[in-house]
Amino acid sequence: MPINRSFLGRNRGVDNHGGRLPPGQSLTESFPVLTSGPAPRPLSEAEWALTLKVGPRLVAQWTLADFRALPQSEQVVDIHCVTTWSKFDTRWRGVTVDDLLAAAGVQAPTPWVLAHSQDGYSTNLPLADLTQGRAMVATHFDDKPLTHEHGGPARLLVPHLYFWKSAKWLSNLEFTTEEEAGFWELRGYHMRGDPFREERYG
Ligand SMILES: Nc1nc2c(c(=O)[nH]1)N[C@H]1C(S)=C(S)[C@@H](COP(=O)(O)O)O[C@H]1N2
Ligand SMILES: [Mo]
Repeated sequence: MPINRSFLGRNRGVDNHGGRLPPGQSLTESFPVLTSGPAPRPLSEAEWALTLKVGPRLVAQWTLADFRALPQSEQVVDIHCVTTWSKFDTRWRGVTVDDLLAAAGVQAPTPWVLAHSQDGYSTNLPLADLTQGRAMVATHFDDKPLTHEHGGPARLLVPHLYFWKSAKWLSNLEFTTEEEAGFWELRGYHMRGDPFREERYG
């Protein structure tokens, strides 16, 4: 096997797949389930809603039927969990945050976003990490509806950041003028979480 300069990282001696595997990560074929507490009660279709708020102001709300009628996009991406597993070539379908903002008729209302979930989980992101096709609200994995344990019916997917940023059971995207820490960020995890820079802890 040829030795190349990309071996000189933290996972020295580990095949980093030509720089595709971030430092300190190992590949998995399975799809682990990680939730900070118990999974929330599955919502009925009538109960489910996704809201978009600028500060406390509600600017858009979708029922599941409305949400399913939005433009669909597909992404095949690598995902990286801070607990050190990575998974290559995961296939997702959903609505990009760009299309969601367009449907809501808002454009970059604030520079920061706090994603909220039905289980009380939250995570913060710069809006710039969610736009230009970099993130979606995913409803399908491998052409099948997202299972409940993986955050179905809809979760955030921000594959270029550690997977804790991909909030499952997404209920609300809150646009904030200041950067506000989410669940793991309040507990010492990094405010941004770029796996290639090993931004694990703040
Ligand atoms: N709502 C919610 N979203 C969440 C979490 C959570 O506990 N609650 N855990 C995060 C973490 S730490 C990871 S690694 C991924 C795990 O997603 P998975 O269970 O589909 O692998 O979900 C993220 N999103
Ligand atoms: Mo995680």
